[in-house]
Amino acid sequence: MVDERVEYILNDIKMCSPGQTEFYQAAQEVLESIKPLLECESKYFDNNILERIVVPERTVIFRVNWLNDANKVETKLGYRVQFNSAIGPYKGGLRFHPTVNLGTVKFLGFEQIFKNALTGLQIGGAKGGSNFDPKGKSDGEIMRFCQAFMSELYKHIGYNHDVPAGDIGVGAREIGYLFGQYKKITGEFNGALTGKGVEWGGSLARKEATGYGSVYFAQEHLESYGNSLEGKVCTVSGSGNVAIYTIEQLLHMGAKPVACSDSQGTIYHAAGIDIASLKAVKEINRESLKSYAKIHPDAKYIDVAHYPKGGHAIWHIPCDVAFPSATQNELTLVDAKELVKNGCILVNEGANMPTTPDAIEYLLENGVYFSPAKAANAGGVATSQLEMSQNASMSQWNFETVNIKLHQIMKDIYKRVSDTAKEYNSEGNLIVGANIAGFKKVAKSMIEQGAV
Ligand code: NDP
Ligand code: 2IT
Repeated sequence: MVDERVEYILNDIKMCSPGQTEFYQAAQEVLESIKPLLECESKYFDNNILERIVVPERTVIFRVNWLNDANKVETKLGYRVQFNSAIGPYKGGLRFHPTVNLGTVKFLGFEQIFKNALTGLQIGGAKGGSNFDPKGKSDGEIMRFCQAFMSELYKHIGYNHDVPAGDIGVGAREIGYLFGQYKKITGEFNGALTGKGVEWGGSLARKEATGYGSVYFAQEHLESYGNSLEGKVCTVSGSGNVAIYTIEQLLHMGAKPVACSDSQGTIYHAAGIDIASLKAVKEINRESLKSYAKIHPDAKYIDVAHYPKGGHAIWHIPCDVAFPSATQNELTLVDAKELVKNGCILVNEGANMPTTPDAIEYLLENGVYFSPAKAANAGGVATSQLEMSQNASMSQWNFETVNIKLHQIMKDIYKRVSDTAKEYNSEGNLIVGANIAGFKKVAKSMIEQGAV
């Protein structure tokens, strides 16, 4: 009965959302993995919770016209998917990347529902973005695009309704331009966005939070098996916000990050990644990682043209712990086989849905510990909620205060997720633990609030 009902709902998603492959992938993982819960409690089916939870409460798609440096009008699509508000106001980032489509935003929004529930905080799930490509654009073009995007988005957000933040292609600079336009149009200086500059309402440690949180989670995971990150060789894909602060915290913990990547290539620096150079190249100068190899001639640069067929060079570098922290489906079965061959003990997901389903299956079958994204990368959104708390009370906490809270939140998430896995006879399977723990909280709230 459970199998049939889940299959029916998944088929329905396929029929109603054709081509939304990433959304289907995310929904399939959640629905399949919560079966141990569905087997023992009928209230979820009685209340049609599964049918309801896979449909966004609201989807806004809008046109964004903006003026490029040649004074030509360009047109892009803007999205905001307000997926679920059962436990709090909609919360989730904005992604600017040429690959963004409705299926991407829906997969990210769907994941966000359960991730936000796992934080233990009152935040609902949402995501948004645009197929705008920030690469190669001037600062003025970025500003005009952000202003044009916000000129429509402002109608749909608010500090107690829907609070966007950053994601791929949306960092401190973009949040600044988005906030400026929001303030200008609405006349309100409030917490309708997070990831703000620390001088104007942002939280200290928000910039570091996703990466630091991911490492805190990995440490909890290893410690529960009597192991630790100290001295571990680590590879971290990406070199954006999440990757940089993952590497920084790994260094604090005495681990040895030796590789990172961007969309053009991979750096392998056996001596250990130099965080100052990495920040200078990627965060400050917004250059390609090739520039890192120029600063460090002992580092090897592997161009994307030379990646293994069906795989990614970074996962073919021997490591103890792998931190996929760039984008979805960036760690494939080809890569998973190489990680297992080279003795990797833990894959800790910093990005959203970075590991393909067949790669996850292979890793689990081969005894690799696996930290799923919605638990491991929840530190970013959790700290966004801490920013909302500070804004609401018109206060600002110091770095250490926020960092201690973040660390505790990640410990609590690990405990919640591993205890839930155990409770449903899936000890050690944190995918089952994360999905059931997140789902239960949201579903309970939906039932208590009636059919709305
Ligand atoms: P950034 O834009 O700061 O960095 C993204 C990095 O990944 C860049 O190095 C980029 O390369 C690389 N990248 C992006 N898309 C691709 C692609 N299609 N192929 C190869 N490389 C790619 O984003 P974030 O660091 O903020 O986000 C990284 C991941 O973490 C995403 O999955 C995001 O959803 C997730 N996440 C982010 C949070 C946050 O607080 N920012 C919170 C939780 C999850 P290049 O430099 O060449 O552009
Ligand atoms: O995927 C994510 O959790 C984020 N991009 C952060 C969302 C947020 O609201 O801080």
